[in-house]
Amino acid sequence: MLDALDESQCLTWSEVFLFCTRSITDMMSRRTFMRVAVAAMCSVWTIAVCADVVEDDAPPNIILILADDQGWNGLSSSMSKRVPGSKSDYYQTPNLDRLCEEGMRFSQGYASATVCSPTRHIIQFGMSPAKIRVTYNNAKNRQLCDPTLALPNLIKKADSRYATAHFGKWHVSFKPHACGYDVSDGDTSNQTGNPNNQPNDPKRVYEVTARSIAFMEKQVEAATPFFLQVSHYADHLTFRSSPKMLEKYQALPPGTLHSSPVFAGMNEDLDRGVGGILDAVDRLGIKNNTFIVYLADNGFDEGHGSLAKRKAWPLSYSKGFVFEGGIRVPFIVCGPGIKAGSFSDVPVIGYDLIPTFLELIDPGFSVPECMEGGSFLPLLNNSDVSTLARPHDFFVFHYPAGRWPAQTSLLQGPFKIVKTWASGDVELFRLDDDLSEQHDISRQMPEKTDELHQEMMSYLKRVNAEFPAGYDEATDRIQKEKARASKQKKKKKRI
Ligand SMILES: [Ca+2]
Repeated sequence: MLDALDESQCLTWSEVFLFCTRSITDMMSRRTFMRVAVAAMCSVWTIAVCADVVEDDAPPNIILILADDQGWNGLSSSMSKRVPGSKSDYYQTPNLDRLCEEGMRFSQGYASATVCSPTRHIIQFGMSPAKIRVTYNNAKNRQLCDPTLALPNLIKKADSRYATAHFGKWHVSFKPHACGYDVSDGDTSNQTGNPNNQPNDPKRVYEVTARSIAFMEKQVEAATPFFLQVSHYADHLTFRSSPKMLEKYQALPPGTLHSSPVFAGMNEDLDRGVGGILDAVDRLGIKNNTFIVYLADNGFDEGHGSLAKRKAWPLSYSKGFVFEGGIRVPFIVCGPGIKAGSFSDVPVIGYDLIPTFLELIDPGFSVPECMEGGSFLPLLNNSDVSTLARPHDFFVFHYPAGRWPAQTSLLQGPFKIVKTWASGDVELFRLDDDLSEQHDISRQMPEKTDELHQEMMSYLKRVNAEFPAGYDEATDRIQKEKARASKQKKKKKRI
């Protein structure tokens, strides 16, 4: 059926849902299954035919779509008007292109962290990785994460009528229902996204989309406002594409930066999932009352090679690094009142989502004081603002331990410092002149470097952040003996 879907658009996503849940037939008789299927289809048809445009003053629906490991230039639309290389030279994403054409692109949209799990915690809890002490797969050390103040529970506090759902990858250290999700796929992680029994849907994109649409249909039928988070397993390892998409890209000439047919096919499978959601919003008649936010949880995951040959170029590095290639991601918002095809160069970040969503739902609702984001609703309303109201005028990306080098960066205005903890080196870049972070200007501007470094260290101490193992404050670097000892200990463990 999914192959047929590639040939024709006449099938509904509910049919895909029935396809994806075909294992149910193993548990019930074919006759019973067909009766359930027919009832479901009638219900969908009723919604499709009878749904009218919702009242303008009805509470808005919010759909958050989260991609995994999709870099800033992972779409066939540019993320910045001024940077031609901010789109792929090979991947095609027609549905995300549609979202871009209908909404606003944030050229400087940031995941809050360099890797999966911290970003996902931060979306739920609204604080930086340093502040919640979730910077890698180290959630056992977390602090300040109170599930009663997680995003869906706050939405319900702001307006108890809301239904909430999460489908797809979770990778957060609390259960979804504890955070306030009425419906979810449970405590899923990376591995859940690599099924071996779904050759046509190898990253579960279509399955996750079908469940999401079924949830939307149910809420529209019940006239219930909803918050829906759709978290795709694509484009995370293991890279897998549907056969149809793989065939398509194998026939296309490769780009200079992007050339893997499997990755491209997976990326377009993901795009088709987004298209399913967009189509459902249209079909259900809720477009004038529904905001769709799309972003990725961190930059591309990729192997080695010179920077200029990496997938993220003109951004430096990729997932795991605090350079732009690890943290700057596609960030698009579409909804009522947002100027079609618009761009904003004002920096926004994952922990801005909570204040933005709460302001959409109840402008008078007080965001908990511990949270660090600001509402970007003024930008969506096309207000001429250049900064958002946040507790700090900087972002800190903290990565003190894990698979990649321990580094932390602070971004303030056009200036960005990158501290490498092993050496204590602090580099300074000016992003408006040097997007690729190739020219360290710390020697030309030592005072600015010191000022930002002090600000960063002061922030880390203030929020009780974790420091890298072996960090010695007196020398301001990882103490070599301690670092070596720790490394040897780990090596022994592995053996
Ligand atoms: Ca990720």
